[in-house]
Amino acid sequence: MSTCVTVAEYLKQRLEEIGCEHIFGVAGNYSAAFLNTIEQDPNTSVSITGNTNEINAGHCADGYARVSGKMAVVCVTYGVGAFSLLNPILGAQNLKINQPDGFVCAAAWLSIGYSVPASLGVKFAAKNKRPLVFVGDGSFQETCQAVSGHYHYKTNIVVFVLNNHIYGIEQMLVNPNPFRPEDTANPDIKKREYADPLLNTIYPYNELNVWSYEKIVDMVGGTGFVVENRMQLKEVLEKIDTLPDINIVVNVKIPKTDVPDAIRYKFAGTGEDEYESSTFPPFCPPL
Ligand SMILES: Cc1ncc(C[n+]2csc(CCOP(=O)(O)OP(=O)(O)O)c2C)c(N)n1
Ligand SMILES: [Mg+2]
Repeated sequence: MSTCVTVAEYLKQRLEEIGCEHIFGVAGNYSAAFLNTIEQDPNTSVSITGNTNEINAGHCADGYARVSGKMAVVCVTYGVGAFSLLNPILGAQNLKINQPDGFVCAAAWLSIGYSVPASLGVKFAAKNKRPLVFVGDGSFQETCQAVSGHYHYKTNIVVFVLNNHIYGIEQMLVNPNPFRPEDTANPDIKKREYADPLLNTIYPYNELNVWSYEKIVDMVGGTGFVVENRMQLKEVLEKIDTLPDINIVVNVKIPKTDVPDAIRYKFAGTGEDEYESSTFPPFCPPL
């Protein structure tokens, strides 16, 4: 006598067999039968862990897999859901992060906004640890709704948003001139005065909408802080230590043209747009 199982039932059983704990994702009518099969089984070891969009689901699963070493599962709906998931799927390659303390980043693909949703997956994988996220403001604007998952799943993730109001590294790569100091005796790194004023300033398309990042918690849950100098940062870090069980977002305000020491060496070089050009956008050498 043959026993007939549905595809949904088969998938559920298979996921249980391989030790799947979480199915990340966003619901849709094409995936409803499968999700219902799991919800209706009180004995299953698999739990449905919702995310705020498919990109966040993919990054969250990536963070979970990298830290737990287990298979991460994402379930999205046909078409709209699947296409949104492509970016994290392509990025979820190769890097194995070993415990105990660990540093997690998007290794192969460098999709900005990875860290905020990925930290939720990391938390599921390492429940006794506190993920700390350091994310640029432009990157945060991509996936910040993932903070709602930090609160919803009662995590203690801390997100530091490095708020310089710009896509800094994008500007740096094509034209570092706005970052060069004016008051230096070293002509190699001194700010240059170009006839085209655009080459002397941050490009308008690298300027970000101004957000009060700490206030996202008023909408999605959690606690927010703002820091504008080192003293305030120290105070907030001490405060965070006294709040080990809640999710936190810190708006770290930094000057627009203050770049990390690690990339200051580029001041002496020539940005792609600093080659001779009579028009804007300026010339970009072939890569
Ligand atoms: C999804 C995605 N879109 C666009 C890019 C191109 N990109 C690389 S870095 C960057 C700017 C990052 O800005 P921000 O997070 O504010 O960091 P900053 O360099 O200012 O510290 C952009 C847009 C990317 N890597 N990934
Ligand atoms: Mg920035």
